[in-house]
Amino acid sequence: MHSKCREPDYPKSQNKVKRFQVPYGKVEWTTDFHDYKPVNYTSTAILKSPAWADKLIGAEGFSPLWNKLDGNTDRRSHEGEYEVIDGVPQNPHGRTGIIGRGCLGKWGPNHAADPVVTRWKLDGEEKVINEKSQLPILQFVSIKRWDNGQWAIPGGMVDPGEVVTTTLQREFMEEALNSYEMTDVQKSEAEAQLKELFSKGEEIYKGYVDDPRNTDNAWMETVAFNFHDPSLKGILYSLKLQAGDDAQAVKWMDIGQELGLYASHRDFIETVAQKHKAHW
Ligand code: RP5
Ligand code: MG
Ligand code: MG
Repeated sequence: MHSKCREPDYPKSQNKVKRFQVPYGKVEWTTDFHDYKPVNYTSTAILKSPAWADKLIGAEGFSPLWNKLDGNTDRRSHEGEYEVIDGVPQNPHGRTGIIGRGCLGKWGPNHAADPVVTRWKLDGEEKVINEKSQLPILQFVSIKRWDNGQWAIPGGMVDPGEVVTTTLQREFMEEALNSYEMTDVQKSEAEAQLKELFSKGEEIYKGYVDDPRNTDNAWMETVAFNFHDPSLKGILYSLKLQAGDDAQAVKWMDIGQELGLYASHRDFIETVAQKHKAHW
């Protein structure tokens, strides 16, 4: 049941747009909610129709192929076919209290990718064991988002026509290594260093994200991959982290259940911890 996209304040809205409140029991479309009066909100940035965003429904020359690969735009959901009512896609996870696109560019699914890069926490050459669980502590590369100050996986949007494996490494390099500020030579060196690690990723999640930007008609979906270095001395122990793009800070974060992270990221991290039999 999504909850972060039912919180009262819609993110990034200058005039503090408030969602129509959807109680827990009224989220599903199949539950009657006669008094449901969602607020119609699409940010001014999106209404200006930048190249990466869709046009208004009904606009001249805009004939989207819902549930299909539409040219370079993937309008398919990872969760199967979504409903389209009166020409408008419906959030497969139910009501959010906002109609329109909010600050998301695409109607329907907006596709992202999340690289979960992990290593074991060390004390000298030994793994650090948590006293309570008696399990070793895993660390992941976490960034602090500029938009809301929350810690998150350094994920980002899949560019039109881009393959997800490219997005995963590109976003990691932009947000956690600040590749924008690298020379071409430095960038190729970093790519070469990460090549092996990023060639052995494991998919840990694919589907809907409970992102605070979601609306009834536009929502985030992601593919999350874990890139883990089991050695206790590989590249991940010498990598120079530097925040860039969406990120104002970056660090190796210890994994444990006290973590509070952006959107559904805590769930992805829990999956990774279980997979490696690490402390949670
Ligand atoms: C989340 O938003 C995804 O899980 C991904 O981490 C992120 C992508 O959006 P931006 O970081 O580009 O804003 O839903
Ligand atoms: Mg990014
Ligand atoms: Mg990002």
